[in-house]
Parts: sequence; C-alpha cells; structure tokens
Amino acid sequence: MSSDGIKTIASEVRSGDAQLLQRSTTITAADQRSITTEIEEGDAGNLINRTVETIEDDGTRKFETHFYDEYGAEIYERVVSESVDGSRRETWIDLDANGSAEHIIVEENWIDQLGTVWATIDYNDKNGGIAEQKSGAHASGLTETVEIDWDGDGTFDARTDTQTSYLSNGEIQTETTTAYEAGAADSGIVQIVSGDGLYMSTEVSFDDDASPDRIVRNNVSSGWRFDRSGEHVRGRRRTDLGDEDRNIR
Ligand SMILES: [Ca+2]
Ligand SMILES: [Ca+2]
Repeated sequence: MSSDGIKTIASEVRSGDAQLLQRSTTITAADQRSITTEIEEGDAGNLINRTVETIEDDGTRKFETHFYDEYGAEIYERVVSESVDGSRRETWIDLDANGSAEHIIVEENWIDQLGTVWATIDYNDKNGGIAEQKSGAHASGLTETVEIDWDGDGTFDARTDTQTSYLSNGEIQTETTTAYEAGAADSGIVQIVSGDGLYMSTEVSFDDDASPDRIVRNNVSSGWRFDRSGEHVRGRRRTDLGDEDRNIR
C-alpha cells in the first residue's frame, strides 16, 4: 500500500519460457469506494479491458467495463448498476463504443403480500424497440406466471400460467396454459408423472376447447430389453393423435 492509502495488487501469467501472457492490476482507492482492474496481454502489455467498480452515495454498485482492440481503440463498453438491496439492476451496453447504448436491460424484483416473487425484465434495443417480460413464482413453488410484451406497447401479448399439484395417489400433475392477447388460440399442456417417475402422460390442446388434441403416454420399464437389431429399448411410448393411434416401441 502506498503512503496515500491506495492499494495496488498486480499478478502475471507467464508461459513455460517466461514470456508474459497476461498481467492483471487491481487498484483500490483509499476510501475503498473505487476498484479499478486492468487486464493487459502479451509482451507489449496491450490493455484489453479495464473495469471500474464504484460504490455511490446511495449504496448503488456500478461496474463500468471498457474493452479495447490491439491498437488501444475502445471497441465495447458495458455499465452495470445494482441497487444496494439487489432489487434493481440496469445493464447498459454500447456495442460500438460510440457513447450511445444499443441495448438497455432493466431488471427489477420484489415479493408481494402473498409471498410471490416477481421479476420484470425490460429490453430496449437500438431501434427504440422494447420487450418486457414479467414473471412471478409463488413461494410454495406450485404456481408460476410469465407474461411477455413482445412489441413494447405496454400490453402483454402472451401469458403462461403453470400450476403444479401433488395428487393423493402420489402423482405429480403440472398444468400449463398459454393465452395470447390477439389472434392465436389459447393452448394448454397437462402432464402427469407417477410418483416413481416410471409413467408419464402428456396431453396437449392446441385450441381452447378443453379437449386434448394429442396424448402421449410413456411407460418406462424397469429392465433393459433389446430389439432384433440389437438396439436397446427401454420403454414404451404410446401416442394418440386424434384418429391416428399407434404404438412406438
Ligand atoms: Ca453505440
Ligand atoms: Ca404488446
């Protein structure tokens, strides 16, 4: 540590013949609120990236990373800001290092009174387009919701609800319903897995008439069996496709 309180740590990676491959230098400010890490490569010590980590007055941690090409020109910049409680993170990405971001991603999470953990992610691209994803999973782990706004008009375009039930006979049932805001019919999947995991049934409905359009049942046998070609067959799958009904071994 130098007399002004600044701490510098340097480490080097060298090849078997002592050629310098990479040098890393970390400089910690006297007040501990700023850490700069520089990575240099090769004998010439070309700087390839520099990360500055700072802690702001409100506790926000900011990670600013600059990437450079072999001639020292900056080619990419990324800034990540995290709130002190971790409930908000913003990632700012400048793909061509011209000072304006091509992508901004904002992630927020919170817990509501019912114990559901919610998270939203906003994606903003260089064309001004935005997509938002909102998801919520209950603390019990039995219900989950994901909503997506593809075009960023503020209305969610698709919503998927998943409900998991533990049935009295030991089976686990997972019901997934996807609803679309405009046009396309709602679809649903009901999957049942036996307690021992050897039986699984999947019913898929491509429309919202509540009657399954495809049913797939898998029975997994406990032993190995072999068919005539010598390939092993481990289970039996039965697929019902409307009026088509076949066994696959
Ligand atoms: Ca840019
Ligand atoms: Ca929309």
